[in-house]
Amino acid sequence: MADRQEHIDGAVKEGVETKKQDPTLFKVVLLNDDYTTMDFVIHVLETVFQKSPAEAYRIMMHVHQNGRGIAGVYPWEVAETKADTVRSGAADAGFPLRATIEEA
Ligand code: TYC
Repeated sequence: MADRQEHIDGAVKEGVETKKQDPTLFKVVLLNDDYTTMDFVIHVLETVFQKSPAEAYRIMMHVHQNGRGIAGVYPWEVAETKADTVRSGAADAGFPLRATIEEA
């Protein structure tokens, strides 16, 4: 009886976890432009993507020199929220900074 109860509980728990998991990951990609300040991009990387000051500077310079770069890799809903936060924050500050999402 104890075994049977454990089995039922395990089956229910597994079902719930399966629905919540999505293994597909997405890259949030920052694009270079000529007008957004370096300081603003560093600020975005530190506050939206939780990068250290040194890592934020490194990623910002990579985007500046190469045209694009990965800010982070996340499940779909997290990537969408972070990209939207970048876009609205940039628009509010008057910068044309763009963020796109790509399958990782
Ligand atoms: N190219 C910008 C400048 O020289 C800096 C910049 C870096 C802008 C990264 C956007 O995603 C970006 N001020």
